[in-house]
Amino acid sequence: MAKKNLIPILGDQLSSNISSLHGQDRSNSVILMMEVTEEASYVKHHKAKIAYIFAAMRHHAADLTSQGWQVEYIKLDDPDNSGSFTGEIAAALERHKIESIRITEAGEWRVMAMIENWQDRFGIPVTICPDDRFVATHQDFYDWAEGKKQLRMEFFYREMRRKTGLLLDEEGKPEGGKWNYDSDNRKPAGRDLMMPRPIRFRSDDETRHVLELVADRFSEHPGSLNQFHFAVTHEEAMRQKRRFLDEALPQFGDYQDAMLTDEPFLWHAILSPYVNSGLLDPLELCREVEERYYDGKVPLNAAEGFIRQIIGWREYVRGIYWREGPDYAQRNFLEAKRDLPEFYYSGETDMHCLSQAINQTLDLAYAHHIQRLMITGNFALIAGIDPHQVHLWYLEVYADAYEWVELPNTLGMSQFGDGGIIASKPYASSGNYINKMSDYCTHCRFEVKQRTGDDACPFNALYWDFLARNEDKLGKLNRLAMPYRTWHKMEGEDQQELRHSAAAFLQTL
Ligand code: FAD
Ligand code: DLZ
Repeated sequence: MAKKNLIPILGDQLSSNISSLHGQDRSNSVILMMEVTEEASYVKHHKAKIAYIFAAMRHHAADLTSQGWQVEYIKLDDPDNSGSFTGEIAAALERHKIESIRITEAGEWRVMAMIENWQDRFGIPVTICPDDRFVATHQDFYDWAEGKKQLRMEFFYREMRRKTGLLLDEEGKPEGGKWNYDSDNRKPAGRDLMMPRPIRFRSDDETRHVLELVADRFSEHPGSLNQFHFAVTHEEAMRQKRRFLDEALPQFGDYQDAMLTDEPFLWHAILSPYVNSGLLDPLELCREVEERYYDGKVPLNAAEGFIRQIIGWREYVRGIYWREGPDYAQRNFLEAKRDLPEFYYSGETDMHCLSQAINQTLDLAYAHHIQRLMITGNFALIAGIDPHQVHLWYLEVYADAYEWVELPNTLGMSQFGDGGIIASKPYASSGNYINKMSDYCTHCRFEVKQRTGDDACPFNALYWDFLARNEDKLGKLNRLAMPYRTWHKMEGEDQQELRHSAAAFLQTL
């Protein structure tokens, strides 16, 4: 038996040109793909997230086979499934004469630690290839961050624009004269606007088997499979991409921050699960968006707004994740200790905005950015929930959640757990912001204009209580100077009433 090279491909490495395959000889390689309990259960991932990943993995394995690769695919219910990546590598080494292992680096510390152990454990060379699906290498980010007091996304984003040439004119200047059109991305949406709908894909036999398997094996995990809608092949993900480019992108910029009752998708892309697992290529997507702008099909605020999310925020949070190290997940700058309320899993709350964002999440494994940041995230922040518990919830419930992208967004941006590495101030707000950007408050049993009392919107008293509670840590932030001034101008009695109201509400959680 000739000796072979083993190439494990993980569930978020579903790109046909993944770096571990570059230059490899098909006749001399065995690709190994594994559904394992350890990955599906290290947190209780939403059922639809597991189903999406398994279904996409199975379809990708079929694609690779049709391209001439020898693929071994281990299903979760295979009788000898060992339950872990390392166990499956050991089993593959017994089945084949393997002389080396080659794998693209994993997207998180936990799995990288496993992989780094394989060479010693199995006594054969293990090559770890950089993941070249990102614009910035790890070194690019470290070099950019080196010596800087503040690591603001905006400046990193400009570097990424320069590196890719996206939306730059012939002189290398930003199209339209400005780097960032964020201030043109904040319109509230009205019900009268025609909204595009993402495609709901019909499941084939393979996906139906996966749905049955997940329903059977992961019944204790959060979320529902009833509205499973994901694309699970490259072709389907491309169709969803085209739908977004044609129908939603033109207004993506305007309504990026808007929220509407029973409208989970608005003009968002709904592409993050595909970009993060490898079914879509992020840079190719940005180039298509840019092309739509040059063809006069979409305005600059839409094209720039979208490209900023991908080559700006997405690349930036990855850089922060790897730079800050594995202990980032334990940071808790504000020393918040309260347990995550049960309603994050049941969806049962009278606060309409939270009920909307959470129930939609449990149904679809999706919520858009402003729901994540300013509804579920904002509430957890001002209620003083332990950021680690908040992080685990986000990692579980969203189909696009992998630690490298989820953790900095949740713990850093949303919970201020890193003390301001990502956000220059906490994303905390009272009900006023929610009322401005959505129609949620008009459907709510609580009164957004009321600050205290049984009928008052709980976000109001919680917001002031949050500022008062954390004044020693936040009082010196320039960007909070105005709310602190307002707080200090209040009569002592008003302050006390707000704090009592917040305390009474927190007792009910
Ligand atoms: P759109 O709003 O249409 O944006 C377009 C694309 O830009 C997305 O598909 C995504 O690839 C990218 N993008 C936008 N914002 C971000 C961002 N802040 N970080 C990274 N990429 C971004 N995104 C994830 O992909 N995985 C996560 O686990 C995740 N967790 C989050 C947790 C919190 C608390 C917050 C506030 C945000 C989180 N985000 C996460 C970012 C963002 O909410 C999602 O990328 C977005 O909602 C995905 O939906 P969409 O494809 O419709 O995005
Ligand atoms: C998220 C996930 C799940 C639920 N299950 C698997 C799996 O069974 N097999 C697999 O290869 N990947 C899975 N994934 C994605 C991995 O967690 C992801 O590849 C790592 O987090 C990368 O570090």
